Amino acid sequence: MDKTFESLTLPGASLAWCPGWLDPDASRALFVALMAQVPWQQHHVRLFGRCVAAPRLSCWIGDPDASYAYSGTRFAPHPWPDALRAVRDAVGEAAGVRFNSVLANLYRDGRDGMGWHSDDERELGPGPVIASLSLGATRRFSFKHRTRPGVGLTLPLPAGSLLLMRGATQQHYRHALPKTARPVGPRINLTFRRILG
Ligand SMILES: O=C(O)CCC(=O)C(=O)O
Repeated sequence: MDKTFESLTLPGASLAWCPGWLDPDASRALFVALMAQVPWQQHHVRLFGRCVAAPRLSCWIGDPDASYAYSGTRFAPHPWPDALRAVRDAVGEAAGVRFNSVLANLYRDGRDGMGWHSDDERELGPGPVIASLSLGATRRFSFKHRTRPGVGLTLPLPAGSLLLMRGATQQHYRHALPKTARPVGPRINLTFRRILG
């Protein structure tokens, strides 16, 4: 498999991606293992002051001290499933970061998605490196600049692809995984993060 990263051009962002970072067999095996080993949970998000079920299943996984707050809720980490330890280390090596946590999301079909947001929580520190590994069905992923209308990027994230978001990406851009009316199978996404102590 070609594990070369290419940089994606987006003003003020630092993005590197490798469409075939995991080969198809490894990516399928990891998908199957994570479906079985991750305790998928229904999280809730605050939307216009109301608490609603997030359109996806999720699990916050990490070292014991890597607790994380997002959408108004603090999550204690679930311990690393066996299937994730080696991949965490390999992704960390590719990104040059010792990741201590990951947000796992399961999009069951096209009705699941994630709205516009930035991964800019205080515990990630300034200019965090976020490594996003996709498994299962290909979905489109979009960036839009926070203040410059029309500046953005949409790319398909196929199974086995690894996208690195670095530098000022979170400061200048929001990202989203739009819902789709197209028939699509399930997709798992893992966003590896380093929570600062
Ligand atoms: O599923 C994806 O590709 C996006 C996940 C995401 O935006 C996040 O975990 O912050």
